[in-house]
Amino acid sequence: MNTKGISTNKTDNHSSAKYDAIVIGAGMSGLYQLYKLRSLGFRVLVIEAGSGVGGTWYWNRYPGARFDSESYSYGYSFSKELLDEWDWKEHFSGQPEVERYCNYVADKFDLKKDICFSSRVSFAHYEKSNNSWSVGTDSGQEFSAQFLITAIGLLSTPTMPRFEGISDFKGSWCHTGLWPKEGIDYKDKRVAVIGTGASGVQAIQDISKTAKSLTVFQRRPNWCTPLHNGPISKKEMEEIRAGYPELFDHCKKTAACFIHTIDPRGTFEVSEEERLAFYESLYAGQGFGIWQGNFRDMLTDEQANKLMSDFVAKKIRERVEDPITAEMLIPKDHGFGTRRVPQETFYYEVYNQQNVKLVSMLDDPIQKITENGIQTRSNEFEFDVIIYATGFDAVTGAFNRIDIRGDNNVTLKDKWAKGPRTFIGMMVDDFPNMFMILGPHAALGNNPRSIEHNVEWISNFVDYMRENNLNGAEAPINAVDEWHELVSGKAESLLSNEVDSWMTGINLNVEGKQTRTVVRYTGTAPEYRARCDDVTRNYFKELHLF
Ligand code: N01
Repeated sequence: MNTKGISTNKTDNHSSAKYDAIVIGAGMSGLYQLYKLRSLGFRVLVIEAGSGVGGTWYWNRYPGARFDSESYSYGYSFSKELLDEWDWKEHFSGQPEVERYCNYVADKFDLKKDICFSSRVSFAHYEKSNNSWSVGTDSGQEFSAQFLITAIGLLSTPTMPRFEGISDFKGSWCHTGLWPKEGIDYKDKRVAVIGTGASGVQAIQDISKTAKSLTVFQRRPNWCTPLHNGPISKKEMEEIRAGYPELFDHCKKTAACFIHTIDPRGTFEVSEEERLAFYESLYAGQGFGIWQGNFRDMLTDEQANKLMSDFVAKKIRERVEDPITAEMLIPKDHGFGTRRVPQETFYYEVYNQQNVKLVSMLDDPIQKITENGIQTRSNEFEFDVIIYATGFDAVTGAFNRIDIRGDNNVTLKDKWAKGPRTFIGMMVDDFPNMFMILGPHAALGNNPRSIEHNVEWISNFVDYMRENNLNGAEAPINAVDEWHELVSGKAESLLSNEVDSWMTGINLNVEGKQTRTVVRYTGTAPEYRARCDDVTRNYFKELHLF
């Protein structure tokens, strides 16, 4: 084995500055990347801003935070031993269990010794003279490595609204994505939640149970559907375990790697009776089945989508007692499934409780945060706690807050000023030896499945470079242009492409994110993997190797 340019020193001392690879982030991506490269004999350092592992599942510890995908499809599949040992307790596990799982994995594979915790990467600069990356943290540490691998997540940079007076508020307040470890005491308190995306919906369900009063400030409503969670018995877990090989194999074949399969029928190919019975069965089913297992034209045909939207609107009207509140909760500006569908457990019934009030910010916008609460255009509210469930600077935000500079001092932020451009979501021209896990324009969906794919592709390539005595690799501009054109074309046929959300690059709280951009690859995961396999099969010749 040729090890040119790659250290074989195996001591694990974070003060030692030279590594083969630096991975940013110790969430599910970073943990597996560390495991994989280390098992190939590389010397790896992971730098993590939090004090523990888990990434999303470390930071998002707000009440009600949980998987929206079936737990057994959302863990790692790479280790049979791990699959044999770990029992999921719920069909959709909550944050505490998921964080325990991440720690279990890190401890089982002895990963923590190679993670530098409580250190946020502030810069990563490519040094052409030795084809390596120099990486610094906000506490002044500096490291270098031949390879830089970002495992920074696509929803990891929380954004606050630009309201006047946020810090004047004298009660407790926080963002769902930065929930403090010690928790926030909201029991018997007057609570406000701002935002009704997937995080807000989960938090509202839980907080409403014990708050003295809960006032929800909603700008645009979302289409929410029942999660149908439940415990997993020992016997069920044994059955799930026995079926793991088929389950993971199946996930590889579906469009977004979920266990749900798109129904091959078109909405108008069945009778009305059959269609309604199918909708009912989806509404009674678990998780994303209603979104990812619906008729094949539900997300592309306006008329088909309208029928589905009407069905869910009827459900909302049935579940919410006050007709005015029900109308406020029904989206009028986008169809079902064209934004990420929040999954709920008695969410709509929350609005039948005496202690819960819904304020539509479309009718009565927030004007400022005051010392005692929130002032809207026509009301003044007093609160003890304000919770901002206001989302993330998605996809590119985590990159933009690090000063990443490639060849000739080009910054990634400037390069992506008009939207991200990548090659297969994992590489960028002018950024040699840098790889991204779950980067822009990679296949997303059931993320752990996408993570395992990206990590394995990157690890295989890095290993190939070592075997072939290569110092560097870069995506050429023509490969990036080609991928960009393909990704843009794929998005055109989707109704979701015509709707504002983080999935179309919109975040009104962030400068420069006011116009829609294609930030996701929306082809199927099997097509994506086939393209990545082509690159490998052709010995990476489409890349610039040196
Ligand atoms: O964020 P969001 P999220 N004034 O952007 C409102 C994943 N996730 O954290 O729609 C007033 O969806 C905003 O209003 P509007 C999942 O992929 C996964 O909820 O822009 N309101 C919206 O209601 C999800 O899609 C799980 O009009 C403001 C909300 O805040 C993604 O994370 C669980 C505002 C933000 O919704 C993001 O979800 C939770 C302002 N200035 C999340 N700014 C799992 O299941 C924002 N809003 C694993």
